[in-house]
Amino acid sequence: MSRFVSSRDLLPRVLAGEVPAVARLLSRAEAADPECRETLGEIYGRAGKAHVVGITGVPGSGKSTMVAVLAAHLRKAGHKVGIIAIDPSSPYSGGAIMGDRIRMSDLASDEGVYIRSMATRGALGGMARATLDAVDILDVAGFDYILIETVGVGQDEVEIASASHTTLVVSAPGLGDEVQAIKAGILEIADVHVVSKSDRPDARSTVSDLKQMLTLGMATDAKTAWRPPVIATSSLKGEGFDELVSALGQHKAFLEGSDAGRARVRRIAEFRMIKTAEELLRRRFKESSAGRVAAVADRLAAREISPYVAGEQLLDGIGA
Ligand SMILES: Nc1nc2c(ncn2[C@@H]2O[C@H](COP(=O)(O)OP(=O)(O)O)[C@@H](O)[C@H]2O)c(=O)[nH]1
Ligand SMILES: [Mg+2]
Repeated sequence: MSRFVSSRDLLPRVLAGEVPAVARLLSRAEAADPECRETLGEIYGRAGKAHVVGITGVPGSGKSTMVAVLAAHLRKAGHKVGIIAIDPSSPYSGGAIMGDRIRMSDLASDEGVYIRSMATRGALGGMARATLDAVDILDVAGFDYILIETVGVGQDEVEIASASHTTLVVSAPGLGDEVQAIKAGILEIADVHVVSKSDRPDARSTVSDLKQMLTLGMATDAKTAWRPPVIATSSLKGEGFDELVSALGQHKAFLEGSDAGRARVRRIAEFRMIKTAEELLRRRFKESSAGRVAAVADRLAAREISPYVAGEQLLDGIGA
């Protein structure tokens, strides 16, 4: 590797969209390197232009494949696209998806696309702080759309809606007869519903089941100005993507300059703040308690104190 370049010195290159600089800063952010903290702060102040799209849905629903095809369509529409996969098993780096039918290498060799896989989750479960930093870095590097693909299980699925402007919820035929999003509790977070694998004959009933569920839900929530559309796509055949791109554009336009948009931006900021505070708290707790763990554990093991009291004792002196 080349000589060490400080994050401050990397910044102008990141702002110029230089991919190697972007990659280096992303790694430092992911490692929570204190050296880059100030630069990340500066980046945060400059970010806020990109449209962040969260993509969730159970494993196997076709998210990764869809993201690859969607990225290609967004590129054709002239956008630069950043992809963050919070899934170590995402096939983006593998070269091909769906038996070579979708060539990731086409995207990988395109300067207007940047793909990054990141560690699954933060120490507390759920969306990692580093993922949110990565969004800022890609934002200031000039990527217009940032697509975040979640793992498909756990806390990330709900949290993604607090980190993105537009949330896509992917449902697929053939993964059980219920709409999976309902079971996963993520039906409500969708700004856009996608039924993937529309080339399959059973996709039509997934679409109609989903629409029916949404109509039922609508009765209780009739005043919302945005009605999440249901879009059927086939990554295999490349169908439905013009509609999907246009739905993303419509939702973006809906948010721009509206109260709903301001509320969304504020929600993202609040989520960001709480995530950061949680991480700081955890770190302080670890530091302040490290020297006392053994002694308190001894007393707990001897049943001199209760677990609750032991916990309180460990918390004593944290970051006061
Ligand atoms: N028939 C069909 N299969 C698809 C389509 N998109 C994805 N798949 C298949 O669905 C499976 C899961 O895809 P993947 O993108 O990895 O899903 P993820 O786990 O949600 O990211 C793979 O076997 C894909 O080949 C599609 O448009 N049509
Ligand atoms: Mg995937």
